[in-house]
Amino acid sequence: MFNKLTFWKKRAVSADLKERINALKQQSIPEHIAIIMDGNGRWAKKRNLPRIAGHHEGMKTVKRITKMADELGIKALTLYAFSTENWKRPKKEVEYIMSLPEQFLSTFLPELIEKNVKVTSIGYTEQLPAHTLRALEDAKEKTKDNTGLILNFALNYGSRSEILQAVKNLVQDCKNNQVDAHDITDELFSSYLMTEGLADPDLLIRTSGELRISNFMLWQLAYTELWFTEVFWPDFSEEHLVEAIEVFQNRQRRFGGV
Ligand code: V07
Repeated sequence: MFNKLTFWKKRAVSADLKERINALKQQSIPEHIAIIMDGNGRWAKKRNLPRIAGHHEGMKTVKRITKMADELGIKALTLYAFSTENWKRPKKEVEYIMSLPEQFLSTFLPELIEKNVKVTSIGYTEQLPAHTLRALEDAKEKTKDNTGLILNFALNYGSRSEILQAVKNLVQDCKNNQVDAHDITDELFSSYLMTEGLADPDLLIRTSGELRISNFMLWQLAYTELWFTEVFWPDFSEEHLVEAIEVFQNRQRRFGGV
């Protein structure tokens, strides 16, 4: 009896979700969504599980949300997977996190290829362990000509250092007379960032109740809509993504009305 009820409840929810998705598609879908995937450790703690269990569950959420983003026709999804600050965590935890790209790709890369998804990255990836970098580069290489969803992982990424590096390169190009300082515009500066060629995010999602940007895409988020949820990343569902986009569309509508 209980099982039957859960079954029907689930079916009802999913029919409702389908309707909400159809409604979403009648309006403009954000082209680029960026997500700070926070709360994996807290999710585990709440369940008396080791932190790495939270990271593993978080990786499964990445798969679900990637599929959903693709189905919604989102053009780019940037996921903050590892910050330059995250090296300060216990060595064992960092080691486990660095196995996640391989775990993810060993099962999911064929599907990404079939779905025409293009894997890209931002961040100081050359500092990742060799085995992690190899898996990432292999996925990027095998999907480089794909024209569907851009699945962009921020790995060993920090925005201030990205901006400083851009400034240094720009100064160097000015000194070499390749750039005239008078020609430095928003667009030119953007082209020196790691997100070169990628549109700025339309929507930023941060899970787990923290209300900060935490050194993530500081330049690129200048005009981005921000949406925060208390939900821990491993619990973040297709419905939460749909809810975030609904809020985004409501804000666009109000803005358009002025
Ligand atoms: C990581 C799982 C998600 C929550 C945040 C922390 C842990 C997927 C990847 C990944 C990266 C590159 C790639 C394919 C998958 C990943 C790290 C951490 C470092 F090509 N999840 N995930 N990478 N977490």
